[in-house]
Amino acid sequence: MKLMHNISLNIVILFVISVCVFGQFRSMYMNVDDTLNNAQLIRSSGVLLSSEGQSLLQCALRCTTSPACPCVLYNVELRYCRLLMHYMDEFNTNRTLSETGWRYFFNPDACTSGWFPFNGHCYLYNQTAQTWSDAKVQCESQGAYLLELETPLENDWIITSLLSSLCSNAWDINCEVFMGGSTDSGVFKWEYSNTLLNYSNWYPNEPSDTGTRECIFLMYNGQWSDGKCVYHRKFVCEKVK
Ligand SMILES: [Ca+2]
Repeated sequence: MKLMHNISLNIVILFVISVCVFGQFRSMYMNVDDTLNNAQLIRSSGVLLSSEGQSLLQCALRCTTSPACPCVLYNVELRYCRLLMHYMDEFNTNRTLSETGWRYFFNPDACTSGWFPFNGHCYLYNQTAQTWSDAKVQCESQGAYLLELETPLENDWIITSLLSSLCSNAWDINCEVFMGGSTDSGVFKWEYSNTLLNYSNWYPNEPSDTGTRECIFLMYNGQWSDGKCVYHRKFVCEKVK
């Protein structure tokens, strides 16, 4: 079995070397972290996909070709593959499980700990409600900006993956987040990009309070509404990877 482990690990190393030959694919390689042998996520909601009968190479490829996967747990005995949404760290990891055979592989070029990757960007869900202006400053202090949703895919991922895994009170106003869009005159624009909204997903009859200073909220169902910027909401920061 030990020999099998080494063969499997060598396959991943070969995979690393082969993708490094092509510079543009450099971000596809994965490293192994043996300090997390047999560790598991405390919350299974961080698992993007689980599948059986996978080789380690198949598992690594599934992750590196997914827009939202920075790391995997792979069981070399059971050939079981789990794609994760975020890195394992001291807050989400259980190291006392008795299961054996699990190895942890991560893409060092994905997002830093606590940030979730999607399509070349990194996202952080801030669960302390603040005013829009304070939220904006806090994102900027981390080299990021308040969430700007530019495509249906990004909108869908935020709801089905990021918020659904971190905020379980569906439809609760506590799960609403500020985005980086606002208006002073009724015409909304993205603050960071300084552009008009070329994609929007307003709730019926929204925006409803145009003509004054308003900011955009992302509701738990994925649709948008507008409201006072001085309200306190949780928020999502976004940055380029
Ligand atoms: Ca965006």
